[in-house]
Amino acid sequence: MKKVLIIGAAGFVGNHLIDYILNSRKDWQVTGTKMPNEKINKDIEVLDADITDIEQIRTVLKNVHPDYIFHLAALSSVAVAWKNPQLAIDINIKGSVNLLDALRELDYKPRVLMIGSGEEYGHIRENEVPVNEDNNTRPGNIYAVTKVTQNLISKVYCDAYKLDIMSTRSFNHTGPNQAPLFVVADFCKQVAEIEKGLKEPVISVGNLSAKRDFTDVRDVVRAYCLLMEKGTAGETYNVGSGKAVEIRSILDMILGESEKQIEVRVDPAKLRPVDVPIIEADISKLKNDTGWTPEIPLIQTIRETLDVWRNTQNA
Ligand code: A2R
Repeated sequence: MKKVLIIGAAGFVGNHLIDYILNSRKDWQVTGTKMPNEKINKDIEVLDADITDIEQIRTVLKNVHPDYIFHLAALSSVAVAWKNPQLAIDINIKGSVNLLDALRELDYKPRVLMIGSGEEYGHIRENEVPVNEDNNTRPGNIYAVTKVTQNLISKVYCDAYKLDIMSTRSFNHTGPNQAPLFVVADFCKQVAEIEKGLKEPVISVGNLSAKRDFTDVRDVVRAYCLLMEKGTAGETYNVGSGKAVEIRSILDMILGESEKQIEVRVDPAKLRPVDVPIIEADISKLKNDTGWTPEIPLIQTIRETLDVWRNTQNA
């Protein structure tokens, strides 16, 4: 039996990770942490922990004594990090260092997967696409800086204290139940609202020309579990689909799923201060080390996400 701790389990990815583990890993016993104001309605042990408080992390590690730790707790939105850089630094950097310090004090070495972001690469040059893990990082926003820092500090702790830590650089992931802070969920929610007559038939959008690498969240959590089983300590792994798609074509796919005539309108508030034109992952390292490949096509992800919004009250 492996004891598994998911830190930040109440979020979008955490919920899918719990479902995937419960369905696929009968010998993993899961504990999830959440913030006191959150809820987790799953058949697992749940503890409250704020990662900005190292004492709370120490207590959780002592009580759970995990073999595997997935560190998902984060301020996860690029847009929110622009608005609140201090909070992004507190949660994503200081919170991660709290975890690392608490790990260093243990008398054994659990396996840890630190979740980073494809945003870390930032301003990718044309000849660097698809981007691999050895590429320079040139972060273009606050969120990306926090995740680059998390990656660098994790590597230093891994080497200096011989900890068993891996990091991901996870590219855009989406799917059912994602918060509408993120583009696919935002568009699907708006279309569902228009279909229900709750909103005029106008969809408000940001920068449609950006190209991003989207993976279904259920493929992403499968990759995380395989990394836990097969990944190499000290390494960073891209987790993505390997194919960048223009946001405009995602919008077209979503609009194509609806019977309604919908006008597209650019909302200047949705244009970010600095946007990166293309982000696409080279996923050969993840494939080679774990055998993982993405399985769920984007159109299926979009249909299922749209259906969840259609069945949600007030949307
Ligand atoms: O912000 P909340 O209350 O929804 O809670 C989020 C939680 N969180 C924290 N947990 C412990 N201590 C904190 N100080 C703290 N601040 C926030 O982390 C939420 O439950 C979880 C993150 O979930 P989401 O925002 O839904 O992110 P998602 O999409 O699940 O992404 C998970 C990871 C992150 O490292 C992202 O940067 C990466 O995947 O893409």
